Amino acid sequence: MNIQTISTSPFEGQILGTSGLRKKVSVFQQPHYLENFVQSIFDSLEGFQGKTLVIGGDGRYYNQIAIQTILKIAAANDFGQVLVGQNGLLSTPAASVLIRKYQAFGGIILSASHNPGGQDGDFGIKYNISNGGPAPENVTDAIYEQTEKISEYRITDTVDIDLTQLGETQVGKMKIKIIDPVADYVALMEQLFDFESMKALFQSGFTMRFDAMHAITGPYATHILEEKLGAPQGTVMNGIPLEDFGGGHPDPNLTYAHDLVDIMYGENAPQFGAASDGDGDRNMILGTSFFVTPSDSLAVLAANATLVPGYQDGLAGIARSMPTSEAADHVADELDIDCYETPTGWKFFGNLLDAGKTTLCGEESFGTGSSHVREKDGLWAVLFWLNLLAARRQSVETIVREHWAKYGRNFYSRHDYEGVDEQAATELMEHLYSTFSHLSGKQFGSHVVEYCDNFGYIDPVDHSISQDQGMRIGFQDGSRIVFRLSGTGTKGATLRVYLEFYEEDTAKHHLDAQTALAELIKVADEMAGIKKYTGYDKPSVIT
Ligand code: VG1
Ligand code: CO
Repeated sequence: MNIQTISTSPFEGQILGTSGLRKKVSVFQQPHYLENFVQSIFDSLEGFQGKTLVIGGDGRYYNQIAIQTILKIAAANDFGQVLVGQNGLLSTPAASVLIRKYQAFGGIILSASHNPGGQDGDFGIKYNISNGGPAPENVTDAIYEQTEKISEYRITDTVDIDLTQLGETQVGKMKIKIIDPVADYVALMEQLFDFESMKALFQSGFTMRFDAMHAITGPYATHILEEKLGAPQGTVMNGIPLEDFGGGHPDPNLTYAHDLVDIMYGENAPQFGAASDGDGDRNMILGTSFFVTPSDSLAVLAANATLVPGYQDGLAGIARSMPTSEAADHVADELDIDCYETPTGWKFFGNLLDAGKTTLCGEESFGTGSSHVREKDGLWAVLFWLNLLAARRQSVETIVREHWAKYGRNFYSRHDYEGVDEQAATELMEHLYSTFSHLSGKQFGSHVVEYCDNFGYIDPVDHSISQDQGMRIGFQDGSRIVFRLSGTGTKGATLRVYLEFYEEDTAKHHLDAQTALAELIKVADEMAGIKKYTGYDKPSVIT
């Protein structure tokens, strides 16, 4: 079997965003584009020869083709062994489980997560390090530098490898193990959660719907919910992964998971509803006609963690991304544990988890996870809720309302403006920043500005610094507005505006979030000139 060295030249813009490299499929289809990037990953790493690499993806269009190329490049670069999910499939959290369990050197995950798929959709690739988590910024910076100077890549000249059958095969000196993508993940869930009590819950007639959105979680959810826990067939909907996610947008929120939302807000709605995204790391939690914001979900899980076997000894700490609401902070206060505020993106939780400083982590963007892996984990969050519901035997709504009564309610919403002109978005952020020097003490409606900054983070473990992580405005009454530009989009800029208002008075907790936040929404526009710069008169997505 020959190893070929192919001359190439750099592509512009192979820069890793919030979570890996994401581009249109057509961009990845250019000759050498994927090869350059994969070789650049390997060139930026040291000491992997003879070691294990995990590879899998969310099954979107181009997954199959890309995996073949990556296997041939890995073999030519002297990896000892590759673990690959059958048919090239692995959810992001399952890949994290495998890297940790089999002490792999790292992993390559093929996914553009919640971005639409198919021939005209998006494709993506991310590299995870040996702790199972997304590569931190020093690694992603090194990969990017490498992509800018690459001149050749190595690839094994061989026929495509059959990934449909479990078992072992060989490319050159590299062994390829084709493994069940679900089994190791399920084994870990069985250690963390009380499967017996969840089974009993379903036996008592409890009703649930899980929307896999035609994406990767389907096989995982069907196996655990329907086969292991005895939920009736049909509990999992849209459960077969499709290359184009059935033409949908595999983002579990009230806008895109409309199949599920219609059921949960319709007649005879089930008691519990949940959905996950393209690569299985996000989750949305619903009760009967009731939506749980991801920020509240993190807080509720933290407050109830000791009811779940895997967390019965309590939490070391809680970490949340900066734009995530402060609901979890109130729980951390009460539990007298640390609460960390990190920049957006799961990679910032890795060091805190490795150092044992935090147990639960969460992001407002429907991401929740814990020290069991180093990624956010959609199905894990759903099982955590299910375990709580089995232990407390109350409705989702009652559990959340009781939580608000005890801790106060952090009304929360994110307004996204998608496909904005890039220059206009940059100008908006620059304009906003230029006002910061005289904003402090200024009154907007009933809100008085207490502080404003461009959020920067010093990692408490390795002291690395990450600047420019979003514009943060805090008011004296505890309200916050955050502005940042997305790092995962593939077309134009996406402006995200995060709004939060704290209300202690239980009599006001019934209000709808957009109503409670109405004044802050106006203030955000007044401050940043959203309408003026973007030309939009309303957000494209509200979560
Ligand atoms: C978004 C979310 C962020 C999340 C990231 C990856 O990033 O806001 O919280 O970590 O997506 O999630 P951005 O830069 O577009 O705001 V996933 O499920 O797409 O890997
Ligand atoms: Co995702």
